[in-house]
Amino acid sequence: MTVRERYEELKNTLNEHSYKYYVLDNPDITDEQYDRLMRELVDIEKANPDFVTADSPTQKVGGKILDGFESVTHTVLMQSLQDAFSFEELKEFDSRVRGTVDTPVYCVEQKIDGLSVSLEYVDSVFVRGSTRGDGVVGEDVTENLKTVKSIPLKLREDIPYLEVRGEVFISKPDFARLNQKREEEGESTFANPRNAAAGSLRQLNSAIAAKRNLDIFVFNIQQIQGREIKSHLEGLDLLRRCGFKVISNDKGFDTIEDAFDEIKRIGDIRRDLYYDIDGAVIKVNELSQRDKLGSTAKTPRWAIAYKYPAEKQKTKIKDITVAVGRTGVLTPAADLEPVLIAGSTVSRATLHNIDFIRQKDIRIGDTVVIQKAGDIIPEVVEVVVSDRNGSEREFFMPETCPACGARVHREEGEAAVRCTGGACPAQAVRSIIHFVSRDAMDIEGLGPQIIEKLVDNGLISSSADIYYMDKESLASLDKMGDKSAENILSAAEKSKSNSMEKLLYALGIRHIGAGASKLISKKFKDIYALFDATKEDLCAIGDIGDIMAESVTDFFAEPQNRDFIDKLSRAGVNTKYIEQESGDNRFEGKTFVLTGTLENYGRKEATGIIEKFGGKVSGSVSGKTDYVVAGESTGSKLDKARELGIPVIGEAEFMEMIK
Ligand code: 0OX
Repeated sequence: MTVRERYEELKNTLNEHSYKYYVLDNPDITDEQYDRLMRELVDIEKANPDFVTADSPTQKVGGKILDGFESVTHTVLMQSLQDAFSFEELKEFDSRVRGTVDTPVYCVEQKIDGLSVSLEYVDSVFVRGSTRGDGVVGEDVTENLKTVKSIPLKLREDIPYLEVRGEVFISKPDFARLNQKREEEGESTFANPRNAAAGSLRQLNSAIAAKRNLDIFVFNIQQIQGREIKSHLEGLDLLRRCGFKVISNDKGFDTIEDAFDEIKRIGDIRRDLYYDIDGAVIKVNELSQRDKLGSTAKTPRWAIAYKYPAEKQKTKIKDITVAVGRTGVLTPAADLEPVLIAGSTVSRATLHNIDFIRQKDIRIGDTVVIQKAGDIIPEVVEVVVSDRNGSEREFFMPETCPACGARVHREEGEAAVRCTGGACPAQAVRSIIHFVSRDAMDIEGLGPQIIEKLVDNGLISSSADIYYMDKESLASLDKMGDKSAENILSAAEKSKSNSMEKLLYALGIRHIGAGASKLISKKFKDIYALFDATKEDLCAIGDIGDIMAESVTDFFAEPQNRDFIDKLSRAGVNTKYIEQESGDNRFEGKTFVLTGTLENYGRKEATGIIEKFGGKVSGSVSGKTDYVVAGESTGSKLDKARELGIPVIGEAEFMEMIK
């Protein structure tokens, strides 16, 4: 078999498995087997880039970075649905339909609570995907949609042209995981899976969208060439054969009563579904009858959405407590009198942050209405003010961290309150992982799993403890031999002589990255000089703004953090700046902006090279920009550069400059 034949075989096998896994939910190989085949495919593609086609499974991982989204004008309107909230309204709909057509047959399908998108295929290949927008003009989100595992990049049937409409969503478990991670990292959480899906589809970096595990159900053929479709059910059947994940719908109902029974049945099972639905849709099945019925300005007369009421319950807030996450963010939560809602007992609800509490005027002792966001995460919807009796108490965020006692800090414009303790046990694992990382103290061999075990076993509780570990206790950890323990200790020993900038960065001070650490270290020469530095001293460096400066002064004002530095210093860790022999500073004083995809360098890599030569990389084009380096598929940054008359250089020219 030639490499090419093997490549085609692998591609087909992997696409087939992907279809079985993501569309049919019926995998027949293990994840390991899949990964092995995938690695083989990736290797062939690396060696033979010209083999790669649009339907290769490697196209699903994303990675293209855009400057913005292009507009897409929908040739077939993406209509919305008229809503109904009662059986009465459905009966009125039925009468209107029967006024125009005889013996309609109704289909009933779940109304997925996601984001409507259009997918276009030319000669069976996925060529463009766009959001609904206002129904007429949406945004081109092809790159992000390519990463959705259940969207076929190539149809399983030969069709010259097809436009299909579907709803992109995030499953309930993936939504819960995503929000938990965001809360832990002090990022704002999504209110519901729908918003999470929308946020993911609007990512300019499709690799981020790929990580969000977006999924889709398709439910309508917008346009088709080469096939004759007479009814909705027939259309759904064709979509199924094409390889789509199709909304569950395979029966017709002759009366509105039968259709309503089906709506009730869906309502009964909706909580057990792994995705959110916000209703059920009734549609006339026959396309010729749909034509007769036509549309109003925005909605078709042949369909209607029945909306289920959100399940809400009243309960009382017994107390408000605060937990410290792995990133040091303090998150308040309500302890509730237990209440049954949407199938489970709820006794806690997140209150997100102090702004949320103030906006809703939530007090300890209040009676509140709660519901489950996206049917899973309990949240307070509103306070029942009329139930107050005067005994309710206002809540205040603590001034010190409940986990370590260090002062807490809230930055202007941010909702999150954070612990400033550099040795806070709640943040231990995360801050130690950062401390040992390559750009920080660079202690090789001390990986996240080992750190987690060391902290769990009480062998270390802060980064400084690394320098006080003995070989015996380290070697006693599960699966750690004498040799690995020795290697880690010698890496730790070596790190003691790092120059100040690595230590400063390793402290994990908010807003202080590796670049800023270098600037500060060059100027202050010793970590101890920062103990008395003022905001003004720091800002005088240039390139260190108010927020960064305040973050540094806050950090060193905290007695616990000073003790932490002392402990490191006592262990023999160098705190001074070590002058490097002067290198090549050809880009000194020059600011670059990178845009588009470079063929030979990742963004991080190109940034590293520019910084190595003493230059700076900025995210946006301004009067201070010296060069814009433009790769493939660029957008607005390029226009701005041209407008400002800033030199734009291509990848080849950039490569010349860094030779
Ligand atoms: C859904 C959904 C949305 C077809 C023409 C107007 C609305 N969210 O699941 N829309 C439609 O129908 C379109 N069906 C659905 N199932």
